[in-house]
Amino acid sequence: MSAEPEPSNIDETPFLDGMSDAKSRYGRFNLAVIGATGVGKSSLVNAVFGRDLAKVGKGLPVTRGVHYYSDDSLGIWDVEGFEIGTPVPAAEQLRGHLQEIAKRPKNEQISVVWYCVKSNDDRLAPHEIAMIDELSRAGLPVILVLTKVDWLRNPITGQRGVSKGVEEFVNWLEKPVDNGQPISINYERVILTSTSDKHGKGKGHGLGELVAETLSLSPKNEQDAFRIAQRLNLPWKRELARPVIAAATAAAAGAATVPLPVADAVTLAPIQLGMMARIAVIYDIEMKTALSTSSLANLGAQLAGRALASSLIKLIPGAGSVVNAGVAAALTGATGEGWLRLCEHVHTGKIRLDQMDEAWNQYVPGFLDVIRKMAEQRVGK
Ligand SMILES: Nc1nc2c(ncn2[C@@H]2O[C@H](COP(=O)(O)OP(=O)(O)O)[C@@H](O)[C@H]2O)c(=O)[nH]1
Ligand SMILES: [Mg+2]
Repeated sequence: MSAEPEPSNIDETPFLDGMSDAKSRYGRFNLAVIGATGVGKSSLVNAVFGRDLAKVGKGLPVTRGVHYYSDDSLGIWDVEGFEIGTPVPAAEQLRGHLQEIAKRPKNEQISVVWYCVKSNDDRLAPHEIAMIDELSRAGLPVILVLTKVDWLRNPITGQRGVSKGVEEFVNWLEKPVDNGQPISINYERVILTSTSDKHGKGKGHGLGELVAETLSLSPKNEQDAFRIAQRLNLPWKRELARPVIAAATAAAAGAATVPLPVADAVTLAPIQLGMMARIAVIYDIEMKTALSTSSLANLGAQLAGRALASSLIKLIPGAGSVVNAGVAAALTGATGEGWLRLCEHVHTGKIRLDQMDEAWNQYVPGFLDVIRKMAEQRVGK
């Protein structure tokens, strides 16, 4: 008789490989955030991406007024500090910045621009219109983000609205005129946002719309990176994770076409660890927990090891002394879903890092989960 599969028997390498593979496959989404100091650029980035890259990335400006902050899935070009009333017009300064950026590596190139303006301005100044033109000429889609919108609640209807001033600004943006003459401004969308109320409280407004528009303006091959980088839309992450579980489930079934002795169930571990690593990347778990890749791999191996333990498998009706394709698929599917739930709860802050050691146990699939999976497979056939 071989020994019970033990977490310590499980090689963590497939987890590590799966993570680096997923990171390079999903790539990086690069956003340029442009606007005067104080309009709320950093607050927006923090609200949408849940990280203060500025704190992490610090570093020297790439060129005057331009900083680049990045991690695996996200790059932010923070562009500010245009000097007005200097001999070089703002649009020309911006063109210079864009030229500097164009010299950088491919995975740092801008996909979408948030051009940020305070919502209590009443129109765009000519130099701002010229800057937006410059961006558009460079082929960049521009979202005009009106920041720090005050949302007022109508005391009678209870409906939320914006102030008259903001409304007039939006109307002007839709049909801009200058000296009575219609003019055109080359942006794709206007979005009204706030990251807090005027007391610095609340969750903000318009951010869901901002991420939806940003996604729709992103090139196809950067959309997954954007879905991973943002933290406001959880269903997007689930949509990315589900096919990963389905693929691993199919691979596990394939690996057990010739039924495996129960004690050899641990040979399914590499498939499961690869799956868990990809899901961890989708939920940005490394960043969320500040756990090292190797600690995460260890956690994954423990969870997979528990699910593959002979004592669990022997309880599964029909398993007998072997793991057949159906059992292998069900075990893998249930493990994937347990891990997905764990990742979601970490991502949303339901589980804190200091609770993870005790909490992960609750996500190991039990034999009921596996039975349920097997029933689903039968129904699905
Ligand atoms: N009332 C209100 N204040 C905001 C909002 N967003 C940012 N702020 C405040 O505006 C100031 C400048 O924000 P920051 O994000 O640093 O602007 P940046 O210089 O463009 O990066 C900070 O004190 C923020 O707390 C908002 O939506 N509403
Ligand atoms: Mg800032």
